[in-house]
Amino acid sequence: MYETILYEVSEGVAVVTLNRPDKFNAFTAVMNKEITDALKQAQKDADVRCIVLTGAGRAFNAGQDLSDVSGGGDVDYGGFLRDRYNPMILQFQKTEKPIIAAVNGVAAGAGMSIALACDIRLASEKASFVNAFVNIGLVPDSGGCYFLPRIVGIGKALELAMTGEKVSAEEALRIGLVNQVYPAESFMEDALAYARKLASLPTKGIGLIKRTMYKGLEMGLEETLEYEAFAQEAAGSTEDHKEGVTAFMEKRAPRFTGR
Ligand code: T3D
Repeated sequence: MYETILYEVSEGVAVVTLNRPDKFNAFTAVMNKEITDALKQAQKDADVRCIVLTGAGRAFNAGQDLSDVSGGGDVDYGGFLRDRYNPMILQFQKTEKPIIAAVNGVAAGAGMSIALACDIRLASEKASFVNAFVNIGLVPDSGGCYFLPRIVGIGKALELAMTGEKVSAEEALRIGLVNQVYPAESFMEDALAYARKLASLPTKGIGLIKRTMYKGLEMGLEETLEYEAFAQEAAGSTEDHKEGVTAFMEKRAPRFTGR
């Protein structure tokens, strides 16, 4: 059904695999659209309670396929981003389900940005991150200037963006760029186990946590408190909330259904 990605749903988890391994899974216009579409599909599908984004082969994603752009003044970079990349990044935020980047190898340029746009980053010990834009005289895009300073702090973000230096998985963990690092041999199993765990939790509540937390980044305390009250009303009316309280009172493990 898709040309540049694979999309598979199993045990509550949708796995989106970027699938141009001979090109380090670099982005094409088709891939941008297909990722956006896959996220919309996962959002609509009640059986999907967590999404994993990963790469086929050795790399996670090497950013824009540079053989598609001539690299001169004749490329409409602004239009390029507005038409292709920006709607894709916005779709990560609009998707009210947890999205995990399972970073199996190098994530460079917009490939690093897309990992940053995910809610959680799990890295293979073979993964690395390169804010490659500066190496070709460009500015971090696809949300890189938004997410990177919020995740690692402005000082580190500026350093990574200005030097374009490669960050190892170990260093990424140290600076808070990734949440966990797993051995390369068991990486996808470990990442899927993490995803299945998230998929078994209160999906609607997690969607509201995601929305409220990201909104909180943009709002003052008073507005955030008000939004929390609004979100809590919604969370409080879910079946999973009732089940959580009932299970606690009955001293048993909860059985969340995502409703
Ligand atoms: O229009 C616009 O450009 C605006 C939008 C911009 C968004 C962006 O993402 S800009 C940033 C674009 N990405 C880059 O600049 C990264 C370029 N790649 C690299 O810096 C390195 O390849 C990596 C750090 C990703 C990996 O290095 P390494 O040493 O592990 O591998 P390699 O040998 O450099 O690359 C392996 C193969 O992948 C190689 O192909 P070959 O020679 O084996 O046939 C290489 O050409 C290919 N490849 C890697 N990155 C890209 C790519 N092919 C096309 N586009 C790429 N971005």
